[in-house]
Amino acid sequence: MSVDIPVAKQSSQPAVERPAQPAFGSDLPPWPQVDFSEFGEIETRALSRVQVLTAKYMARNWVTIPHVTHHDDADITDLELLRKAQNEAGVSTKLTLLPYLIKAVVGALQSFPQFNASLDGTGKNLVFKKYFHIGVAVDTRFGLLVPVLRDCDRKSIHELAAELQAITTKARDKGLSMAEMSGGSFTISSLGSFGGTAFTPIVNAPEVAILGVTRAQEKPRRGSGDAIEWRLALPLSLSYDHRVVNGADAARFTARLAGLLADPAAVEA
Ligand code: CAO
Repeated sequence: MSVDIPVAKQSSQPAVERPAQPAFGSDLPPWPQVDFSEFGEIETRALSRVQVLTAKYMARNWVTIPHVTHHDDADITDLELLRKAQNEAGVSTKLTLLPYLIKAVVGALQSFPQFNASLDGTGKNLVFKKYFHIGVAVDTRFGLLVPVLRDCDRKSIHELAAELQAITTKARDKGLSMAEMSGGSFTISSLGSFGGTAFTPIVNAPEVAILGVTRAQEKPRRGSGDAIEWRLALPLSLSYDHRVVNGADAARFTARLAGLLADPAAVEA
């Protein structure tokens, strides 16, 4: 059987010149200039230097990176039992969920190296990093700061907890130097102590993904003999750069992360 494929006819007319398209985003309308005092009482406060800088980087990352956020959750029932037992046994630094999460993230990054990578300046090469420097978003009076904990693969849960406490205190008391916020290969943004069920964190360029976590919640699960078991589920929200990471990669990454978090021995290893 033959199929007729239409062939474009050659035209004797010269090609029509099309006007050049404006660069994407360059023809946006200007920001509305509104005198809000016309409508009621107002108070104007200047943004902090950190807020002004963060706004610029957030806007750049949001506009230039095609974001997708993948949602999943992890059963942390056993991990929470272990964490509480370790705290009750007496520790020099109180253990929150975050150091365990950092260790589990490192495990998932080792399994899926494309998440511990960056596009180079040409956008044509992916640079895989052999180090695991994890940035942690910290809410401070100056605004959002992201200190970077270096070589997290080589540190214990206790070392990470102590370092996290020290750097968080420093960030909140005095702020951080650029060096302390540079060189990260992946970022975690934990809103767990505040609440929420899911959110869409913005990728921290030139990294290719960021993990958001929100408040762990008890969820029913069908157990043996159809019994209902209540398990503690940690919501995971993984935003990624869709130029580098596909949805299937993201689903595999969060499944691996959830598997590690469900197995405290694997996280502590
Ligand atoms: N679910 C339930 N409880 C959680 C939790 C979670 N996902 N995460 C933390 N908690 C608990 C802790 O375990 C601790 O409880 P206990 O006292 O019972 O042990 C309590 O909340 C307080 O935790 P914390 O906030 O002091 O410590 P942390 O290690 O969880 O977080 C830090 C530290 C610096 C990440 C956090 O304080 C912070 O600043 N988060 C804000 C990040 C942010 O602003 N992100 C948005 C950026 S925009 O993308």
